[in-house]
Amino acid sequence: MEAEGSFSSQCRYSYEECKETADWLLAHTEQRPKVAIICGSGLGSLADLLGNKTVFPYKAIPRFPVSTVPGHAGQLVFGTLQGREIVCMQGRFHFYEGYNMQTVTYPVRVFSLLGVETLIVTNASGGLNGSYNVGDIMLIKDQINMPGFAGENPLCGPNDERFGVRFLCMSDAYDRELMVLARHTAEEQGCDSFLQEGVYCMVAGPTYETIAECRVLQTLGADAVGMSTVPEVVVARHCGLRVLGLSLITNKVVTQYESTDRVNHEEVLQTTKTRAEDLQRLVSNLITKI
Ligand SMILES: *[C@@H]1O[C@H](CO)[C@@H](O)[C@H](O)[C@H]1NC(C)=O
Ligand SMILES: *[C@@H]1O[C@H](CO)[C@@H](O)[C@H](O)[C@H]1NC(C)=O
Ligand SMILES: CC(=O)N[C@H]1CO[C@H](CO)[C@@H](O)[C@@H]1O
Repeated sequence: MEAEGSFSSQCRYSYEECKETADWLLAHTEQRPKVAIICGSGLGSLADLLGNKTVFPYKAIPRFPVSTVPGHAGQLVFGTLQGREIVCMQGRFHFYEGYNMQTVTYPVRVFSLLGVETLIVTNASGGLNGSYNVGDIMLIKDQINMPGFAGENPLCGPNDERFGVRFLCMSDAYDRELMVLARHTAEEQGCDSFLQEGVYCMVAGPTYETIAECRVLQTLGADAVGMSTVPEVVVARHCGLRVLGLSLITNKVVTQYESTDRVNHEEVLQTTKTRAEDLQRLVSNLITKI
């Protein structure tokens, strides 16, 4: 793990290094997935549904960082879901663990070099929108990059055109067609009553938000807040991947000083467990339509 956030350490991964990891993976599996899924907190069991699995613990993959959070398994799983080849990141890397943004997003560049064209990101988040309930699934329609405001954008540093352009358009970050597809799929499986659509805001963490901070985020137009996803989406768009984001609302943020509610990680994992099945079914049914 890399704790220093100096400029030089941020420019650590070259195109050649990403290629080395991708080539190693291509040499060790015959699968050529077009879809990659990043499984968020407690949603890692999606990978258990895969058939014909090839599993690579992160520590076995050249240059791959290792994940440290409880509830995150830390392996890359290739396999088939409903007959389609996919690759799943079971456990992701968080900025709050001490990784710099380039490390957090390294796997996404590797995916792109593997030939992946679509990225599905899932995450657990706190609901800021008063009309959201715990257990709702939010289709991410847009994002707010709070660490980006503070200078922590994964694309800071020299740009390698082999990945993408210097100044990246982000007004089309989340793919409209995939959102429509996800909504239809949710309707088909009867999940639409708890499907929301909104703006995901990333904060660095690891602290949860104060009441004043929650109110700021609400004012900014955020519907849900979490500690991941956003940098991966920035880098995915940079290398031309289509992105679909799904966030499970695992708690409602506290916005009243009179409230005695307290958010805790165990509660987040518990809620995730109960609704994770619906989310997994949604992703699985969606895969056949992409
Ligand atoms: C599993 O992989 C083998 C070898 O590549 C292939 O022959 C078989 O059809 C695959 N099965 C499934 C269910 O994808
Ligand atoms: C909250 O979510 C509802 C339902 O999706 C939406 O209509 C509304 O605009 C959102 N924002 C606020 C501030 O209520
Ligand atoms: C997988 C992941 O990044 N989950 C994070 C999403 O947001 C929640 C709530 O803020 C965090 O606790 C998780 O770590």
